[in-house]
Amino acid sequence: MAVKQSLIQRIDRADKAAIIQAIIADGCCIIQNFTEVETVKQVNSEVQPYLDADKPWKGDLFPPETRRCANLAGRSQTARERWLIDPLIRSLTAHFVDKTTSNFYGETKHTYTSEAICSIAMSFDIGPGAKAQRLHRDDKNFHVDHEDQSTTGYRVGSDVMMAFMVPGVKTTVENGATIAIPGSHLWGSDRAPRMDEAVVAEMDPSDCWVMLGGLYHAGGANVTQSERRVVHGMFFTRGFYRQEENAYLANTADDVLSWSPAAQRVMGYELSSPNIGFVGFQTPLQYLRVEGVGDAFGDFDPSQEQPNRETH
Ligand SMILES: O=C(O)CCC(=O)C(=O)O
Ligand SMILES: [Fe+2]
Repeated sequence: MAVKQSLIQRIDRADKAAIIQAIIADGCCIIQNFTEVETVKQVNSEVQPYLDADKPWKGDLFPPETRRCANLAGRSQTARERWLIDPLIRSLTAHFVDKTTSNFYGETKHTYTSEAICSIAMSFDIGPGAKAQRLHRDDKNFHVDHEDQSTTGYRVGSDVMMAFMVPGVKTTVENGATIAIPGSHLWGSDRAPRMDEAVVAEMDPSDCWVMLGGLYHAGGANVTQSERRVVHGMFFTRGFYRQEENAYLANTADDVLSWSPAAQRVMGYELSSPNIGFVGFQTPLQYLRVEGVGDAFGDFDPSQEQPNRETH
C-alpha cells in the first residue's frame, strides 16, 4: 500500500469518518472548525500570565526563546472544560488509544477497556529567533518499539498516544508552525527523519492539529522579528500508563521526604527516562523540596547523541 502523502489533509470537524481515515493514512490531519475563535482568545488570556512567568529553557528539548504553560488543565478552565472533554477528541482517543483486552477469571471471560487519559497538556509559545525543535516522536517517552508498517498499512491500536494542538494565533511557516512528516507513523524505529521530508501545518485559530504519538514532528523555527507563536497542546495516552497504587495522593510531602532515596526512587518520585513524571519541569522530589531550578529549566536527560546540529 503506497501511503506517503506530502500534503496535510484539512477536514471539517463534522466529518469524523474522514478524520479517522486521514489519521490512519497519514498519522495526522488538520481539523477545521474545531473550536470558536472566542474560545481560543479566552484560553490565550488564561495562560498568558503563566507564559509571561516562564523561564528560558537551557538544553535541547526547546529553544531558549520558547515559553511554556504547563498544567494547562489546571490553569485554564476553558481549555479543560471545552477542549479536553470535547466529544470529538474523546471519540478519536477512543478509536486510537483506548485498549480493550479479555482475560479469564477461572473459566469466566472478563473484558476490560482502559480509557485514554490526558498525559500532559501544555501551551507552547515560540518567540522570534527560535530555531526549530528536532524532529521527534512524542511516544519516545513511552518506549514504543515501532515496527515498519509501510507495506502492511496502519494497524489501529499500534499507537499508545495521540496529540491535539490548537493554535492560539495564526501559525505560519515564518512564525514557527508545527512541522511534520505525514506517513512517518508507519516507519520502523530504525528510520531517521530528515528535515527535507517535513511539511508545515499552518493553521488558523479555530483549527486543531491531530497526530498519532508515532508521527515525526517538531515545533518550527520562528524567523519573524516580533510574532509569538502560541499553540495549546493536549496529549493523551493509555489509561493504564500509571502506577496501580497512587502513592502521590496517599502520602504527604513530609512523609516522602523522610524516606530513603532508594525508596523514593522505587516509588516513582524520580523520573522515568525520558521525561515521564515531571511536575512544573522538576522531578517530584525537587518539587516536594521546593528547591526551584534557578534561572532556567533544563533537559531532564542530557542528549545522548550529538548529530549534525543544523536543527536544534
Ligand atoms: O510547538 C510545537 O509545535 C510542537 C511542540 C512539540 O512537539 C513538543 O514539545 O513535543
Ligand atoms: Fe512533540
